[in-house]
Amino acid sequence: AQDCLVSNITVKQDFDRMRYQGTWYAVAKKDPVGLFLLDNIVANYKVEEDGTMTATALGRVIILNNWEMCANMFGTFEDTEDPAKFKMKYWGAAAYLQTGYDDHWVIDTDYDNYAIHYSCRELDVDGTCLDGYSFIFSRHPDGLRPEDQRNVTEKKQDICFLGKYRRVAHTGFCDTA
Ligand code: DAO
Repeated sequence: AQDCLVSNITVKQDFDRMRYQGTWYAVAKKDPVGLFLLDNIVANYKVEEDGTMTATALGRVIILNNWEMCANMFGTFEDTEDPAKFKMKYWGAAAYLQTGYDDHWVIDTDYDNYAIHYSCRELDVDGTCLDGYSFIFSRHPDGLRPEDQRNVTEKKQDICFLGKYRRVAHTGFCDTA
């Protein structure tokens, strides 16, 4: 969407939640206001027996200003009329972790290598996104394949977050959690 209207953002056509299952490594992130997950972010999506999509995620966080820990997060997804657009209810394994109810859109994915996630938390009066976040996911812990980078950059531009991402490091911080 060149006009950056959230209502004009296109998502993955015929999104297949079965193929989306499994492990995704965040390789880049556009942070929301009051960011939470810092790095070492790994998400694991699953489709339950009743068809509901769920996810768990690990990531390094800093709580109470200076306590560093690995957050163990859970999410359940509510379907909408668009198969690639969900509402995500999320919470942490511990009560002091963040909870919330966010949009969770899959902008694009090839299921086997890359995925672009998008969530706008707050719309501006003009219909653009005032506060949102996005994960660039890879199936590969070491990053995106070179052949996927151009498409991912294009999609970052489509969602008007180009230039707002930072790399997400994987240092092994959450590997034993
Ligand atoms: O890190 O600043 C932030 C916002 C992200 C909060 C969402 C965490 C919970 C995720 C559950 C699984 C799906 C990615």
